[in-house]
Amino acid sequence: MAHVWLVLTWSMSILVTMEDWILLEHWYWISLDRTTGKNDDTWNAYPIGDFAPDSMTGMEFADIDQDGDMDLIGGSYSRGPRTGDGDVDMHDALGRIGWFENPGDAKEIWTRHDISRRKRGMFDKFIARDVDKDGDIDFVATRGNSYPYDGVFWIEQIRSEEPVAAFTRARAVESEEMPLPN
Ligand SMILES: [Ca+2]
Ligand SMILES: [Ca+2]
Ligand SMILES: [Ca+2]
Repeated sequence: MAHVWLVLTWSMSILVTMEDWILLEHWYWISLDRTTGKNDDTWNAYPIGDFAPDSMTGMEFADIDQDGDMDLIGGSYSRGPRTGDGDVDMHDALGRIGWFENPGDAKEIWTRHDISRRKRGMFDKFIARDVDKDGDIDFVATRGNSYPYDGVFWIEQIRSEEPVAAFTRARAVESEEMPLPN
């Protein structure tokens, strides 16, 4: 079966009702079966995951773990104050980065790997590149809504023998790190 990969994101959700807008805080991929040679088949939507209660915004497909299938990295945007961290808590929509691991059969459950969650940040663009040419995929990304931390940055993929608890940040001073809401 040949699949067309199309991801529904928050930006598309403005076309539907408020009820559906909430539902589309999740990412789905849509499959169009072309084996019949026709384009009249049903489009089937399969869930990838969500960052609830954060608002998904940017995404990029790449084989992040190099196992032969396409994974998805994504970012959200914080809805609180833009010029200071402000009075927000873990249950507000904050600035998150994470990736979803393709289980091999993309119709099965994808595993979310959290990278970073902060009070401020609109992480709205990701481009997959091996920036440091060490053989693994890194990302060039953009950030807004969080002066003075906005701009273009890159995320270096570092592999370890054992899982580590947290992403290693590059800046000494940043928007405050926040725990996950659950
Ligand atoms: Ca993969
Ligand atoms: Ca690399
Ligand atoms: Ca690396």
